[in-house]
Amino acid sequence: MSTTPSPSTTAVPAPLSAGEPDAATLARAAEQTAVTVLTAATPHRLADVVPAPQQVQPDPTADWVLPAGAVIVVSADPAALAVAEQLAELLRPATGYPLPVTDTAAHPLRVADATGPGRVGGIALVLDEAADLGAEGYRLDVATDGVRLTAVTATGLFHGVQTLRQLLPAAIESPTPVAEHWALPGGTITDAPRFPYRGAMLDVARHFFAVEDVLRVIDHLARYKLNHLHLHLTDDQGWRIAVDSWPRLTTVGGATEVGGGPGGHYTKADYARIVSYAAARHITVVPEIDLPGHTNAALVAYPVLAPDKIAPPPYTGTEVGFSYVDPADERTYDFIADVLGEVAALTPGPWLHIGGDEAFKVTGEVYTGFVERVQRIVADLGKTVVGWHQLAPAAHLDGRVLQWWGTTSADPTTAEAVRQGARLILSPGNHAYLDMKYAPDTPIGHDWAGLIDVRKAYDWDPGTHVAGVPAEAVLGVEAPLWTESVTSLADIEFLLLPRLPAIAELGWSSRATHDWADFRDRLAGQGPRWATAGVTFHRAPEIPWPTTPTIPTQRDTPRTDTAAH
Ligand code: TNX
Repeated sequence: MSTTPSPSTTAVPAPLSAGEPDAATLARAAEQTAVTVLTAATPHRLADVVPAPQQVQPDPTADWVLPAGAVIVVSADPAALAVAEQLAELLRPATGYPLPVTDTAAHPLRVADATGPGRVGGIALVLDEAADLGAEGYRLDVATDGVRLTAVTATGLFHGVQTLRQLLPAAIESPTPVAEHWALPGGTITDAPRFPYRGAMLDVARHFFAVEDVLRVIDHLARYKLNHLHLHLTDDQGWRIAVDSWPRLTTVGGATEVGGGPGGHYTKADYARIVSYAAARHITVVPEIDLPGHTNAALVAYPVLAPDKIAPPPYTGTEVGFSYVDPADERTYDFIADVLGEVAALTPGPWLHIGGDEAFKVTGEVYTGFVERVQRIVADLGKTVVGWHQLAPAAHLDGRVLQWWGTTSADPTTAEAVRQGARLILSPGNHAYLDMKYAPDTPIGHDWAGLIDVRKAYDWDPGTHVAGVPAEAVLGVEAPLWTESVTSLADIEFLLLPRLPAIAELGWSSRATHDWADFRDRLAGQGPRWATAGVTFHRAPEIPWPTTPTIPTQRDTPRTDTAAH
């Protein structure tokens, strides 16, 4: 395999009077050649990407090494420019290279100058409205003289950047400069997602997590091309989002959590920070206000919402299904309209999730009547209603989305709702619930839906999983993380990784690429990246993690009193 050092460069090449390279240019070229000869690193295979790309055409004669003087040239578009800056920020810490970003309007350098024989040598990010790549797709061309990423949208470029990042050596995740041979495998990847909705859910109600923790979860989603973060903001144990018209929801309802800890809540500014951090990573936040059950924290704050108008005691246990807001009191609907109105105003995305699960004490027509009213409130706010699949028996409302968390593969009520036009997000409890334990001896998590090792998380097909729900009715997939037993960022990461990439691959990759042995090998390559980035993950025994010292075992378990393997 040949690795060709690129022509050495400066960010803005100076015209050379005598037609000869200057001394500094020669020195850099020599240094680059020395690195090439000394390390002779083999680049990754072009197909070593998670989630699996749609089409991969390797060209082993076209490997490329990122030169110290590389430039990033980008189409003159603010959103594309932001992606180029993000790429530079990803590459600068480990490489120590300056990697200046220049757009084609701000600088005479043309996009074509980043690639092509004798050009500057660098990475070009090109928006091309005519490209046949869809709203989120991209094409990545790695040639001996540079890299070109093409997409119709900045979102496509962003996904392409995640691929580019995975094709560089794992050391690219280092927060400090590393002497590495930044080789990329030559060839072309053409890629686009199977499903438009690919998400994860974080339950911030059972245990509260600081904004910084949520931002880090968003980073993990972005790596694997997930584009939705569902926040379970309210439950019996805590209310986590500020609502100005009902302030006690947070001051009283937010002050508890499972196990008796202090709880907490997001101010509107906190929530806005999460939303904009996610948006910058092309991720849409889906807020959930769980109704009519899972509402003990709201009832503690406002007993008027309770069926008996008496405040229940705060709840810090882990049972479900006992609480509900009074469906027979008009003030309940005023409350819901106020809350959903404020949350909708804070949320640029189209979705409002209204829960609807495990309302064991609101049944039959009372339940469906309640849901139908709340669905209309959401529609009147201009949002699309999402709810757990228990919403199915309520009347159809245009555009509504049900989230399947069942553990069977058939449910006539859900199939009928789909027949009437509902779309489905698939979160089967026995495959996608990331709060399930990996194995009997792994720490933290539940097992009510079974144990979920990496293969179990990977081996199902969202397009055929629920009887009577054709692939066309499937909006996508989501991996929920409930947090009754999860108390820290390390716990979150331990349960997320390495299973989140499995769910991400089911959402992104075409079925034709589905192959456990191949996935297992590609996933193994992520381990050194997480280790280098200081991310906790479970060293699942079924994955052939590389036996390099870059995976410190202390990162394996989130707690010191338990061992994962
Ligand atoms: C079921 S899934 C729940 C949650 C629990 C979870 C624990 C769903 C819609 N409801 O309230 O946290 O199980 O795994």
